[in-house]
Amino acid sequence: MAVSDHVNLDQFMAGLKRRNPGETEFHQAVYEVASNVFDYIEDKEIYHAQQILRRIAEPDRIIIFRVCWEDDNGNVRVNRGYRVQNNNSIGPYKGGIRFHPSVNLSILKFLAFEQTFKNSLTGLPMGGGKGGADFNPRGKSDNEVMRFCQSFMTELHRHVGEDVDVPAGDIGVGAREIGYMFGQYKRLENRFVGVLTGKGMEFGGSPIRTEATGYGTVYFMHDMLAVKKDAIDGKTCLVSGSGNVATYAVEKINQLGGKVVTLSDSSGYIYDKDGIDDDKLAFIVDLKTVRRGRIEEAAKEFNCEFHADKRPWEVPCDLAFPCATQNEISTEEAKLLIKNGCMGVSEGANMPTEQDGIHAFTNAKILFAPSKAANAGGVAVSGLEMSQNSARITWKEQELQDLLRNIMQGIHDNCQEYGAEAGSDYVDYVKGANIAGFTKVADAMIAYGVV
Ligand code: NDP
Ligand code: 2IT
Repeated sequence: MAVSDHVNLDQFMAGLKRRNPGETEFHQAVYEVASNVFDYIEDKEIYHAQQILRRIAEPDRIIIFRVCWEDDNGNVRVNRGYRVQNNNSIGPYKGGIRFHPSVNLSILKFLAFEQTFKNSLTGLPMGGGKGGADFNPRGKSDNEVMRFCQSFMTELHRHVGEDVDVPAGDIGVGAREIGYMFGQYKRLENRFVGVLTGKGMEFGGSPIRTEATGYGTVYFMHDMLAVKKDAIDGKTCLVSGSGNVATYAVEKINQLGGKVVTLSDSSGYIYDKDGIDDDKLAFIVDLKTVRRGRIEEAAKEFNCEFHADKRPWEVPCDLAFPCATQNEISTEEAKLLIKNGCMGVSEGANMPTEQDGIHAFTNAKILFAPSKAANAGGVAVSGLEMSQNSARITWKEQELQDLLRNIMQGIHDNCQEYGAEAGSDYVDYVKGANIAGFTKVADAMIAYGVV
């Protein structure tokens, strides 16, 4: 078949939308990859003939199940659980579990699709998956969360395993939830294996898994700036969110001499012009992970501004680190960031920038690290946790620090290789990440034939 006979990008997207009606986040994630990959494979017949992108955008399987549990008042509650096993061409399915009321199939399919490319970029043998439930942990007691996690795993355990599918944390799923789920898996299967990552250090967890995503996102910014012979030192930074990724991003920015002036949660953001130093950060970590309170309390404690129901992007800055959730930077906010002098964005959250917002960043040619590259440090250390579990050993913290640093540098360099613009020093990291992530998965799929 002549190359010109292949479907074009618009036809491809029309088909995807027809087969997946209403799943706007999934459409958005696929479009971002497809728009780069279509150009790249234009003259590579094998990828067309084998329908590679079409196959990656069709999950291997999706499991949907009822999760019943009893609240503290004895009421029966019903939630919906999911696991999207997107693609296992280069390793067992791997990706987090999200507990948030907004969870639906569109969000989990976008996350599992993204994860496939992200995991490929790490260079480790991991396929892509994602799961979760529309359960809202906010306001629930520890016992309620435990009963929910146990019920969730009572179904999920049939579908996962250390060589099959290895979930981890994401929004609403941290050390507490992983502990409850691991305990239930072990009880049901009577096997102590690395079926989840992000485990506690007492039961097979890896040093620096907790820190890895936030640290990695900042390393990626460091590496982009280094190409421009610049550094984070002295830069004013905006960080959104106040969970796992956000707080460890702040810790690393502080270590590298940057000044973080914002953090947020779903109720608004705090603006502290003096900077959120390590003491203030410790207060916020305790507030969010132990007391499970709202970010406004930190503004009272620090005597700084709180902006209810707003996002931090209106504050002038040098660098921005969106670390909360998808589509948290609108196109207008992206343009405002550029107008206010922002020179770099590194995405700690998954797909935090709206499609046209990404175009605004790339058109303005500011440094822009897309999530599948910038936040891959978390899953990379998860991959290293899997290796340690298989060997039944725990490596030293410094070894893992060095491995994370090297993996992030490797991802940066790989994106640079595929994303460098001919005739200029500009690097399109979006294109670089999409193509570098695609080729490894695609070539493995070709080796397997039509399966
Ligand atoms: P956490 O649950 O620890 O923290 C999430 C933070 O984001 C909270 O501050 C939360 O506020 C805020 N948030 C969540 N949903 C919304 C929303 N709809 N609107 C506004 N704010 C919101 O999650 P993580 O830090 O683990 O995850 C943050 C992002 O990073 C996600 O996009 C996740 O997919 C991504 N990620 C996480 C990795 C990890 O290793 N944990 C790895 C790679 C990416 P509130 O408390 O009010 O809900
Ligand atoms: O989005 C992500 O990369 C994660 N939530 C982490 C996945 C993992 O398996 O560590």
